[in-house]
Amino acid sequence: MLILSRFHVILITFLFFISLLSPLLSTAIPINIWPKPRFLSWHQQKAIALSPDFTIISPEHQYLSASVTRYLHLIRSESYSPLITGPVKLTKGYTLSNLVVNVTDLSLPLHHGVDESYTLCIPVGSFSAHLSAQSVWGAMHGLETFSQIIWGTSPDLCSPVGIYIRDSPLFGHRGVLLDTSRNYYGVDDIMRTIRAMSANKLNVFHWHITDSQSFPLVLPSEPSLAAKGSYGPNMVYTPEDVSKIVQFGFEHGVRVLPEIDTPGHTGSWGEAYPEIVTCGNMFWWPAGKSWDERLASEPGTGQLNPLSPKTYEVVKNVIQDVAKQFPEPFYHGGGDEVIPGCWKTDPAINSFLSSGGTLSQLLEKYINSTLPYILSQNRTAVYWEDVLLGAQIKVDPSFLPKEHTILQTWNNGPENTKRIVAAGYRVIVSSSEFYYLDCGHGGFLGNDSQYDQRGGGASGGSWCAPFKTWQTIYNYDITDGLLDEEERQLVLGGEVALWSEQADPTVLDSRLWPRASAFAESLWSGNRDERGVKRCGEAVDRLNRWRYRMVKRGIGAEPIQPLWCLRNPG
Ligand code: CP6
Repeated sequence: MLILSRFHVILITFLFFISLLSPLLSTAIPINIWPKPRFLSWHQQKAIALSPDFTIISPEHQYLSASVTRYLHLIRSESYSPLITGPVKLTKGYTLSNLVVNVTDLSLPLHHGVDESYTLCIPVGSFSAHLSAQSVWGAMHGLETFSQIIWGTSPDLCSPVGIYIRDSPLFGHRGVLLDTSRNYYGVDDIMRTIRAMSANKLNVFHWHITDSQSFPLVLPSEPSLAAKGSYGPNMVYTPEDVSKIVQFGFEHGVRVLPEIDTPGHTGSWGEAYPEIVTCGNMFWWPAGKSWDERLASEPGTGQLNPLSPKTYEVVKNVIQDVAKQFPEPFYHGGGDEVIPGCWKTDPAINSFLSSGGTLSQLLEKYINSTLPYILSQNRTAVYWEDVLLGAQIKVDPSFLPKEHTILQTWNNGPENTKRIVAAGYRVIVSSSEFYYLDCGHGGFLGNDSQYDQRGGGASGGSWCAPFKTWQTIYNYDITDGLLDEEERQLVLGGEVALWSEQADPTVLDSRLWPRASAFAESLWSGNRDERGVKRCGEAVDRLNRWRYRMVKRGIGAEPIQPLWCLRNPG
């Protein structure tokens, strides 16, 4: 048996009180908010009980009201541990009756660059908490933060008091790309993803709807594309499905940005219109041919034929229908991985080339003809970086008006970002070496035969390896290498991408979360502490707790630590 001397008792008592004080002494309070707010103060660590009939008072608004109802329900049904791991002084005698929401301009639309800031203040001795924002979208972020600082189990809920939070994002474009062509996802999977995005303060769902493997989007002017090019009548998105997803996005402050990838990645269009697609359904890497002689970027990739008038008739209908279904002001036109070998399988293209025409001229003709369809719908065009930086096929910058075109990187992160902004274009950063989430732990197939990569493409093969850890994602600075402020201004933000050669609904949540959460914090409030040091170490426990919270909210986020760590904090 251990016998303690009087000295030890005094020492242990002393250390005990120091340990109680230490959270007050440390400058960084370990708050359980994800993503971490830009500014938070809560000096006295006081708390009060939430009134049993606590309510949220907010202006009437189609989307904000839906969000308020959701958060009231969430706050009442969620059971959670305190905001901090240290001691909290519970004040008795009164309770918190309501949260009053103020929005300066209820009409600000959910567009890129809208003010998403908010302040949340819960004064000591007040019955009301106060949330103010410029836009309803900022107010939604504030509601999410509020839901994260309430703890306890209903009806015994507590709120911190004397707390002040001022918050706003570092970058306006914080997106998740989901590819619904290689494998199909249900409307519920997409809505669950949007719900999780909004909890992480992510605001752009980049929907890579179509590709070579399937065309699941039902378009009224071109019904045969989905009828013949989808995986089946139950694996399509009808206009009603799209409208449901778009509305759900608005209710969660998430823009739904459609991508119809052209002229490459269009094999599935060939089911309805074989005459406008080159190299559809061909093996991409015939035996004995070298990498550079490959026919396509993936098996049966297919490319729209820029010399066929029918191509433009179909593309125009597609763009007009998509613009009708998606109110989002950005339209993603694709433009990635246009491969010489695929176009060269077509006799008309070959005679164009042998009479002095170039492959880049073919892409220029395609962009020059189809960009006006996008712009005439009052949309800003987004294209993959390839259209400007392609090694073999690219267009002259004069074909891409800077005020109407945004480019999205995916290769050589820092270097290509720099090249794009140096050319004067706005950029969305989705570097594959940091932000591609598609590679599963078994993503390495080898590349010694055509059969290994059948139906696979780059992210089905070895290129996507290695698996990107949450730390890799968290620590990446998307403005790395950009020295002056003018260049940085052109970086709209970033996206993590889930390509679906090796993903479908069974792994959707665990591939995305919590790694997309790491990305979300990095783009919302950065990845460094007050001293400018990378804060991965501080983030790990917070991310772990956030992951458990997402799981309780029905998101199958993958574990990052053993349960032991949650029970033994610090
Ligand atoms: N599909 C399309 C893909 C990829 C791209 N576009 C891709 C390329 C390389 C990797 C992962 C995905 N599968 N349409 C590139 C933008 Cl590693």
